[in-house]
Amino acid sequence: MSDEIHLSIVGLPSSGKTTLLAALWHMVRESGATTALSYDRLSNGNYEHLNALAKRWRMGKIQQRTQVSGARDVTMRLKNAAGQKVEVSFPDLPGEEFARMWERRELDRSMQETLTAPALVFLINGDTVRAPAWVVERMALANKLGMTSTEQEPTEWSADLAPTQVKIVDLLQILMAGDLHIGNRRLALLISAWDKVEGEQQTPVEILESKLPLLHQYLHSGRDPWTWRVWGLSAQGGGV
Ligand SMILES: Nc1nc2c(ncn2[C@@H]2O[C@H](COP(=O)(O)OP(=O)(O)OP(=O)(O)O)[C@@H](O)[C@H]2O)c(=O)[nH]1
Ligand SMILES: [Mg+2]
Repeated sequence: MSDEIHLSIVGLPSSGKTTLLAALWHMVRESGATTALSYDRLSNGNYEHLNALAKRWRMGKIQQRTQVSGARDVTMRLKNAAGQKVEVSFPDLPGEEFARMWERRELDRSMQETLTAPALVFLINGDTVRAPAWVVERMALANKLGMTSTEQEPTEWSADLAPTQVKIVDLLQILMAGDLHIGNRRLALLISAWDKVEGEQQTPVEILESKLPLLHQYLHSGRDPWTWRVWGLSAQGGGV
């Protein structure tokens, strides 16, 4: 048991979970390519579902949004050259399940096992994250354009409008509290759609610092015992 690594792959809506699952399945099952981890077995899941995802992926098609009813837990066991086993859980859940944790403070009990894995891979779609803007800059721009704030109806605040990094920091804190708190854990932040971000000539950690400063500060402060690293991931793309 102790030589087995268990990791779960999680992320907000449209963060790239299904695309990564499709690419991983293709790499370990169908490409004949040499990968650092090789396929051992499918502990939980359905070959037909995975093959369909990989087929879409090979055709360069965008994965369909994962539906609540279509949620299928996929767990595959991979192993490294030394024979060490890596159990990878992909609760191929719609990201709404994670968003719901933030918006309504609700936790589906079926997610408990996934969320207590000692190692987590957290996906963040780099293509959709925007650097925080200063309110004063927004105001100056609005004034220049002749848009005075009184002309606009104020938007009522709701939890789903919160910035991505606010949601993520809160989710990470939830994972370090109550029943989900299992002590020190490893966290791999993957900035997905890296092919769209790399043109900005920043390293993944620089992107974290500049576009997700709250998340960067939270992790750096060591408030919670995460051993973390950040990578850029391109699981699809290269198109124009
Ligand atoms: N360019 C590019 N786009 C990507 C990459 N990975 C994911 N995407 C895009 O990001 C969007 C969301 O990807 P999904 O894999 O469906 O994300 P998800 O996390 O499964 O989303 P839900 O199931 O809706 O929660 C899609 O439009 C993908 O094409 C990547 O490596 N490069
Ligand atoms: Mg999905």
